[in-house]
Amino acid sequence: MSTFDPTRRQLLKAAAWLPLASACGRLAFAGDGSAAKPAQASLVVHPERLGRTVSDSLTGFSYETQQLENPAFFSADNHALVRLFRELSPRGVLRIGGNSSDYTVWTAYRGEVPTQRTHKGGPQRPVMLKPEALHALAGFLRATGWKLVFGVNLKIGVPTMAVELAQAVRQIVGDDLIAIQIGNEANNYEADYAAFDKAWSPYAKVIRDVGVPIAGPDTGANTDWVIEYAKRHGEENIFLSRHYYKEAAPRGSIADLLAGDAGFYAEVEQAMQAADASHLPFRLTEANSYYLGGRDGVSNVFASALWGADFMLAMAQRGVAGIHFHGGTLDSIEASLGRTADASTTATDQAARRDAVTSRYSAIAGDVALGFQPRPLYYGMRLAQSFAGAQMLNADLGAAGANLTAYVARRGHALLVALINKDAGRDVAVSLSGLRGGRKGRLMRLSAPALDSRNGVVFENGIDPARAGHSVTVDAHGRCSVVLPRGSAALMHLDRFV
Ligand code: BDP
Repeated sequence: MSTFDPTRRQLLKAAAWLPLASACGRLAFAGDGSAAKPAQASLVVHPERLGRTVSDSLTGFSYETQQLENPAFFSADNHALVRLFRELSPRGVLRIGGNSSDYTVWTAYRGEVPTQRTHKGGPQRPVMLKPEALHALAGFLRATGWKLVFGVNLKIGVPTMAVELAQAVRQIVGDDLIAIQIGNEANNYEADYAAFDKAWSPYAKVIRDVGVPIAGPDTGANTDWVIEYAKRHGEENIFLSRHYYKEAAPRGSIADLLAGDAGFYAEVEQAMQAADASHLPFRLTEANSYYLGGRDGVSNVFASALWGADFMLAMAQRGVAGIHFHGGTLDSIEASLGRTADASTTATDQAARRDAVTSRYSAIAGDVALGFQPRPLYYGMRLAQSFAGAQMLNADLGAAGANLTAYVARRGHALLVALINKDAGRDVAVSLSGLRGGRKGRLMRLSAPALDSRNGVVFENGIDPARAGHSVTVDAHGRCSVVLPRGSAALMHLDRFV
C-alpha cells in the first residue's frame, strides 16, 4: 500500500464511505448531506461463462531506443527502477523502439550508413547505440525477470546493419529476447501496406535467416495492416502488434480520456480475429493516453490510473496479450518528436524534480541522477496486473447510466472483480450477485484526492492479498454490495470461490 498526502478533503470524504461500503451484503451510505444518492448499479457474475485467459505477460512498458544512450538507465545497478518493474509484474515485457529506433546507428556496424534525412516532428539526430548498452540491458532483464521486444531500423534502408544489431541483441540478451520488430510506425512513412511489405521483406528475410525471431508489423494505427500482415507473414512471426493512443495531446482532457474508446475496442476485436486465425498473440507494443508526448494535467494525474486499469482490462478481456505503456525521460520522448526538452524546475523537493525530467505520460518518473518513483498510471497498471494469468468470466453489468466498468476473472480457486467508477460526478453502489454464499475476501481500493491529483494515490493491495484492504463477506444468497466513490476503483478478491 502506498500513501502520500491523505489530508485533502475529498479523500477524507471518500474514506468516510469505506467501512460501510466494504461491509458486503449490507448497503449503507455515509453521505455528508451534500452528495447526491449513488447510482444503483448491478453486476451478475456467471462463473460458468468462461472468457479469455489473460496472458501472464499482460503488463509491459515501451521506451525509446534513445533511452539506451545512457547505459546506466536499463542496468541491473539501477536498483530503484529494477524494483519498480519487479513490483509491477514478475513476467512483464519491455519493448525498446519508438521513433528513435528508426534513427539508430549500431556503433559496432562497420558498413556504410547513409546520412538519414531528418523530418519535422521526428528525431533530428541519430541515436548511437553501443554494445555496452545492450550488456547493461541484459543485466536489467535478468534482475527484473522481464523479457524484451526490440525494434531495429527500417527507415534508414540498411538491412545488413539491422541484422547485425538483431544478432547482437539475441547474443547478448539470449532467451530473454522474445522478438525483433522491424521499423516503428511505418504507416507514417510508407505509402501503403504494399510499400511497407516491400521494404520490410528483405529485413525480415535476413533476420530470420540467422535464426532471430521476429514480430510485427508495429504499425502506429492501421488495423488493416495487422490483418494483411497476419495473412502474409503469420507463420514467420512470434506475435502481431500495433500501437494505440487515444488522440493527440492538444485534444486531450480528463473527460475525453475517461469516456473510453468504443471504436478502438471494435478494431481490436477485428485484429484478434486475425491473431486467432494465425494462432498468434496480439500485443499493443506501444500505447498511452495521448501522443505528442502526453498531456500535462491528464496523462500524469489520477485519471490516467483509472483509464490505464480500465484500458488494460478491456484489452485483456478481448484477448490482447500485452499492453506496453510508452514513457521514459522527457528528453528521450521530446527528442523522438524533434523537440528540445525543457526539464527545468524551480522545485527543490526530490519528487517534483523527478517529475520534471519525465515525459508526461510515463508511468514511472525519474532518471538515473534523481532516482525513480511511481506515477498515478503505475497504480492503475498494478490493479490490472492482478488479472495476469487469470481466466476472464463474462458478467452482466447494469451501470445505471454511470461511467462504470467491471471485470471478473477466476484465478485458481479465487474470484477477482475489478470495479472502475470513471464517473466524475456520480458515486455508484454496485450490487453483486451470482457469488458463492458465505465466502470471504478482501476489497482493495484505488483512490486519490481527486481525478486531477498528481500525488496522493493509494492502492490498498499490499504485499499479502489475504491481509490487504478491507475484509468483505458474501451473504448467504451470494450477494454483496460495494460503494464506489466517484473517480475511484476497487479490486475484490474472494477466497475459495471454486
Ligand atoms: C509514437 C512514436 C513515439 C513518440 C510517440 C508520441 O512511436 O516515438 O514518442 O508517438 O508522439 O508514435 O508521444
